[in-house]
Amino acid sequence: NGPTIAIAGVTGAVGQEFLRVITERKFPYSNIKMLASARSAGRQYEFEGETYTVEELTEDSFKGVDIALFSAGGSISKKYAAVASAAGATVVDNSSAFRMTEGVPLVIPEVNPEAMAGYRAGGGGIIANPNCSTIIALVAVAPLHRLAGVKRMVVSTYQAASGAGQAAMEELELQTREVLDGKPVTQNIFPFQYAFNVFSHNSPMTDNGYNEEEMKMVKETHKILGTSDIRVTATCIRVPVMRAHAESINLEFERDISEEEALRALAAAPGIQVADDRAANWFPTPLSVSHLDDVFVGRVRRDYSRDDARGLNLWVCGDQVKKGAALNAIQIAELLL
Ligand code: A2P
Ligand code: 11C
Repeated sequence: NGPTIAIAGVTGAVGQEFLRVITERKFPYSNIKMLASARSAGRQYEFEGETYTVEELTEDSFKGVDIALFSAGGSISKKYAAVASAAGATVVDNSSAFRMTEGVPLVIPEVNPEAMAGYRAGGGGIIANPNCSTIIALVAVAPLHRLAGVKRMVVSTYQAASGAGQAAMEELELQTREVLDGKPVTQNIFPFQYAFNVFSHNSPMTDNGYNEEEMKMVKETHKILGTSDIRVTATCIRVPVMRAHAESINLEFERDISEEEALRALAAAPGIQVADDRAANWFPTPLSVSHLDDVFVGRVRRDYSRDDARGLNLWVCGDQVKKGAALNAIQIAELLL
């Protein structure tokens, strides 16, 4: 017994991860409606002993649905999230469509669960899941912010293929094979060769020279931490990694903070594992954190470009498909129950 769930975009990378996370966390449900485009209608999935048939997402898809998990892109969310909410479903939206909309909670359960107080399964409304790079950064930064007050954050990302969807993961695999076979590479998704390369994030450029992914990190950080006083600047880069993002983060604090204090706060915070073995030169990697729930933090060290003790550097890795998307959304859904 539990809510009726709809998954919009069930055939995608995040849609499929929703199913795995539901099983892993024993999320209760009484029924799951699997929704995707007309191209996928009729496709069948075996899930926890039942056979489900994918239906085309339409305006009529949400009758009787208590929780609607959306991961079919921003334009689909814009078209159907309000319809789902009006039908009584509480929407957890993975896209960027509503993140900055006033009144829409933007939630990382470990950081700001209070933002969604009053929302419940079957009560309607939309809750936004932040951008994966923002989630992975803030799970690590929030406990340090609580400790010493972050004044400024400089973040550089190393982002995996999965953030651009299933087709991007396939492009990385195919191009890698093609390069090794000495063949010309097939380019469908990205404007640059992806295999054996690194390039600026593919999101559209904005007027100020930052791309949309970088500006999302700025604006979402302000909304989630509840202050626009924190100065944030980001450089977002795509690297040929399958499904976990890495981020180098430099933080400036209001107050002094030692490495030991920071490590203690990180170790005590939910959703984080500290992996910081200097003696062995062993730190988190995208591969070592893939398929895991927690955000991993290492290389916690004083910023020696400063004369005071108010700067720290961190290296953070987290599974983009899980904590960056499906897991964070299911944790939000858990709070709805
Ligand atoms: P489909 O497989 O039928 O195209 P990803 O982010 O991994 O690329 O996945 C995108 C998801 O969004 C897929 O499940 C995809 O379904 C779904 N999707 C794309 N366009 C639509 C649409 N017009 N209506 C419903 N779902 C859509
Ligand atoms: C990436 N975070 O890794 C991006 C894509 O705002 O949800 C997801 C864009 C978003 O490419």
